[in-house]
Parts: sequence; structure tokens; C-alpha cells
Amino acid sequence: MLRQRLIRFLKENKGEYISGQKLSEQLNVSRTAIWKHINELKNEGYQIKSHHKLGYKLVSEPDLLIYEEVSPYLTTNFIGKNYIHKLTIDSTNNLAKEIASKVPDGTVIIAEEQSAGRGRLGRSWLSQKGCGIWMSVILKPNIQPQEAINLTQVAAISVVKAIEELSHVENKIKWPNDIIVNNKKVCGILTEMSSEIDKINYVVIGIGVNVNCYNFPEELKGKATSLNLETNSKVDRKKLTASILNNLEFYYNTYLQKGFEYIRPICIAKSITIGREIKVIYNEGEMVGKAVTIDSNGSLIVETKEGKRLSIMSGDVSVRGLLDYI
Ligand code: BT5
Repeated sequence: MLRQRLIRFLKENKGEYISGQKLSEQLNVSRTAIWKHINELKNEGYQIKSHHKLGYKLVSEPDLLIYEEVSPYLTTNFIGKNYIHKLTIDSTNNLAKEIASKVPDGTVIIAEEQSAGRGRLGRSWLSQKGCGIWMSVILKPNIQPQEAINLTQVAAISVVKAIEELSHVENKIKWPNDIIVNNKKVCGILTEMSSEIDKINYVVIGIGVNVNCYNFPEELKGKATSLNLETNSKVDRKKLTASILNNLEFYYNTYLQKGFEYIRPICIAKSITIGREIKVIYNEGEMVGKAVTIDSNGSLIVETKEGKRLSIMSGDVSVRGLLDYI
């Protein structure tokens, strides 16, 4: 694509003028086409200086999670090869579900802002403009539908590793789908699926990370945080997005090839839930016990006061001393 090649070329020569003539020769298009694309890029937030004799000089790129900005850091083979970026959207998971059957495995949908971001069980997910990573990944694994819950764990460890790489802050998984930094939630994962009895059509993994967000509404102040707030420094959203996707592809492949057993130790090591008293809320009621481990299916094993061991596949878990333990 011309646009991508133009951006790459400008970036390679960042801070230096390149003549329109040279650009048109290198990219094999007319100078008018270059001029048109440069204007488009300027409208999108690229700061490009134009000089009638010297040509064009890239001064800075916008803080947008567009493909051209994220892909230089991507090392994946299939995740993110098809990449859809929106400035604003209701929910990336909604669009993902709409198009999943028509797009390739590994398609990524990412938005700068969601007007109706969703959590589990009809809850909402605050997704303010330009400060977080709000994205969905469409996967088409050849596994049984009941195994799909493991993919939430695969995504969770991928986010944990990416945050460690980019932000060097300790972060842990509150089983099954929250990432916690300093006792507050920095990321939530929403996995949705379309399946038949023994076949998955697709899985959508929705990942929301508060990266450089500061203004949380009153009702979230005690329980939500961002990487920026916890580390006092701005985190590069582009690199973090790519790192989450790179890690996701790695752990997803590992899971598919070697099974959950292979990633289970990481899930356990990175769990903030295990070893603590928890309350599990089901449809039918609630239960208090100690989280002891994650078993080979990815279920959380809870031991009651009476010493009875129960295995929990899903449900709302609150951890004593954390967030919303009531
Ligand atoms: C989740 O649900 O944590 C799943 C969040 C998934 C969000 C991603 S963003 C991209 C994709 N598109 C979507 O529409 N969704 C996915 P749950 O465990 O049910 O937690 C929801 C609860 O987290 C809410 O009821 C709030 O209490 C809290 N919450 C809402 N927004 C938050 C935020 N930005 N940061 C931290 N906590 C938040």
C-alpha cells in the first residue's frame, strides 16, 4: 500500500527533508499523489513540514494505534495481519462478532475510544479517548467449546508479560479475567464465543488496558488504575499493543500445540487469587473459601472451611483485601 510505504519512508528519514521528486521516484507514483497522501496524513495528526524546494519532513507521528504505527513492533505471523482501526466505535467486541465469520483468523480490531465498551454480564467498560488499548482479537481455534475458557488465561498471561516488558511494574491476574496493579484493576478481558456443540466458529478476545488514563469517575476511583498512574511515567501504547499481540500469538500457539498444562505454571505464578480467601458469586448464591490452585482444565480450585474442594469454571470472584471484596 502506498500509504504504508510513504509513512515508512518518512519515518526512516524523520527530521530530514525529502524532495517530492525523490518520494515520487522511490514510491513510483506521481508527485500529486504524494501531495494528496501527505495532506491526509497531516489531517490524521502527522506533523509534516512542507517546503516548496526541500520537500517534506516528518516532525512527529500521532499517538494513534493505527497499523502503520503499531506494525513496526509486531513480530507475529498471523495475529494482527488483518488490522482494523477505528477512531471511535460502540464496542470492538461488537464489530468483531459482526465480521468474525468473514475475516481471517487473527484479525484485530482496535479503537481509540468506545462509546459502549462492555464488561462481563452486561456490565460496562469505561474506554476513554486515546488513553488506553481497547481491542478485540478474532481467533478460530480447533479446540472443543468447553476449552475456550482457557483462552482468557492465555490472554491474561500475555497482557501480564507485555506490561512487565514495557512498564516493569508488578502485575497479577485476578482469576479469571482481571489484571491488577497495586490492588487496582488496570485491565479487563472479555472472551465471547460462537460455537456449535463440538466446534468453535470463532472466539473474540476483548482486551481493555488503562495505559495513560487519569480521570476515572467517582465509582471507579477506588478500584481502577492505569499504568501511567502507577508508574508515574507515560507508557508507549503502540509498543504495548504490539507486545500484547506478540505475546498472545506465542502463548496461543503454545497452548494449541502443547495444551493448557504447559501454560498452567505461568497462570499460577502470576495469580493474585491463589492462596487467598475468596468469595465466589454464582447465579444460585455465593461461597467463601480459599483459592488453592488452578487445575489442568483451567478451573479454579477452592477449598471451603469444611475442607471440601470445589472446582470453578467461571463466575465472579472477589478476593479478600482486594477491590470489591464485600
Ligand atoms: C471486564 O469485565 O473486565 C472485561 C472488560 C473488557 C473490555 C474490553 S475493551 C475491548 C473490548 N470491547 C469491549 O466492549 N470490551 C472489551 P468485568 O470483569 O465484568 O468488569 C467490569 C467492571 O470493571 C465494571 O463493572 C467496573 O466496575 C469496572 N470497570 C469498568 N471500566 C473500567 C476500566 N476502564 N478500568 C478498570 N475497571 C473498570
